[in-house]
Amino acid sequence: MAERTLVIIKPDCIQRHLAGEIIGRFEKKGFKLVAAKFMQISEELARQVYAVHQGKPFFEGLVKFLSSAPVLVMVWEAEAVIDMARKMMGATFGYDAEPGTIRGDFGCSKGYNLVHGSDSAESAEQEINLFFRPDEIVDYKLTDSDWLYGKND
Ligand code: D4T
Repeated sequence: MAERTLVIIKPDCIQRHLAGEIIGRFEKKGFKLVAAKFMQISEELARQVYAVHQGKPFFEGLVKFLSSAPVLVMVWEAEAVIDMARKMMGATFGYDAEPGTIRGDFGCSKGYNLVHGSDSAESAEQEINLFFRPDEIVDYKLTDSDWLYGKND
C-alpha cells in the first residue's frame, strides 16, 4: 500500500544549488512525485511545521532558518516511503551522517541539515495538510510502476 511523505528541500539546500541532486535521488529510487511547491515559508508556518520542538533551546533558531529563504516542498509517494526517505537523508546533521546519505554526502553542519522528511504516518498527514490542499496532490500512474516492487499481481 503506497504511503506519502512530505519532503522539504531547505534554504541551505536551495542556496547551495543541490535541489536537482536531491530530487534526482528520490526519482532514481523509484518514488513518485505527486506535489511540489516553491515558496518562502513564513515564520508562523515554520512554527507549525516544527511545533513538536516548541520550547526546546534550538526552536527559535530552527524557525528562523526554515523561514530565511525559499524552499521546495514536495510530496513523494511509494510503499514505505516515509522510512526509506529518512534513511536516504541520514542522521540529523551532516557532521555525523553516514556517507551515501544526502546529509552525509553534502553537509558538514551541526545546524543546517539540507532536507526535512516526515517521521511517521501521522506527521506526514499533518505536514502534507499544512502545505497542500487535496486538489494540489496529483494522482497518476508512473509507466514503470509495475517493475518497481517485484510483484506479479
Ligand atoms: P528534520 O525534522 O529537519 O527532518 O530533522 P530530523 O527529523 O532528522 O531531526 P529532529 O526531528 O530531531 O530535529 C528537527 C530539526 O531540529 C533541528 N535541531 C535538532 C537543531 O537545530 N538542534 C538540535 O539539537 C536538534 C536535535 C534540526 C532538525
